Amino acid sequence: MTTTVSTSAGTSGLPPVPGLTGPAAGRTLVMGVLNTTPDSFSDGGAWLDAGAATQHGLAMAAAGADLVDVGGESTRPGAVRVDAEEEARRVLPVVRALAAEGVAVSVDTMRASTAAAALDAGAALVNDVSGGLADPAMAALVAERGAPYVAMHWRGHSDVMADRTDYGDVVADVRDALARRVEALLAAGVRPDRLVVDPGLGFAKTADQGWALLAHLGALAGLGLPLLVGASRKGMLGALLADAGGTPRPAADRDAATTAVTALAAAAGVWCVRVHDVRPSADAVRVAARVAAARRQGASA
Ligand code: PMM
Repeated sequence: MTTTVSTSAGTSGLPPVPGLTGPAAGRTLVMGVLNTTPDSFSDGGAWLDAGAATQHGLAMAAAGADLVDVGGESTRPGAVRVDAEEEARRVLPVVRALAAEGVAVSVDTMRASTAAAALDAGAALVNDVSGGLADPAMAALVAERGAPYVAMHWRGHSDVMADRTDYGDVVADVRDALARRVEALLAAGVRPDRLVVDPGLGFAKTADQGWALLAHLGALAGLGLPLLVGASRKGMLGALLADAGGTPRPAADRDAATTAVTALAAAAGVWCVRVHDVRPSADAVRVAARVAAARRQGASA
């Protein structure tokens, strides 16, 4: 179905986060998920209050998150969009408070207006699950601000994405679609050293397609840009770990599997993983980096 590609990109030479003052790379970074939404699939409703959300962001930073990703709009399958005012109302106080505490914050938004306000409030990176497709103003905003930008593979909003899982070869198709996005973003003036790409697990992808993408991260690394992977607690893990009756493992009980994905992604040279439970992934990326260092040192040590 897919071409066989190397996944041994290695953990050396990973770029630091452009514009961030956080720890130098040399290992995969960990992004902690902070959804200030009532309806996200695994932490919806938990961090609606700005104070509680900020405390959780600080706790994730203390647990080893290199970035805290603040989002105010759920992208779970079937989710209805919130308006720009409500999204900004949810995320901006949290972005501001965390940035003021020295936490490196990314803003998870498809809207240029929210991204701009979040950058003004101290966010260091824009994480756009639509890769600039949802808002035509996004590319220009990111270009103008010189902001680091995660462009995820996307085929439409949450109300339609479950119906858009037709691929010839999912790995090649996602790689090519990301390449086209990157081309458009560069044409809009986004600097190549500000770009990160993401296959978008769970977004217009079946579980099998998600596993194929994870199995062939090297093909995506072939784009020559840092990769971000977000598998945390997603349906593909729930399906894999279903009980004997076929009931998916509940989202809250998928963190060990998420950590396994982190270890594999780190071994494949992924730049950053996006996870809910930070501490185990922060440990896993250090294990992967240590193994890679030992490999470089050779067997004589
Ligand atoms: N997944 C979700 C939200 N934002 N951002 C990136 N870059 N990659 C992802 O895979 C991704 C994302 C959905 O998960 P959530 O509801 O747990 O935040």
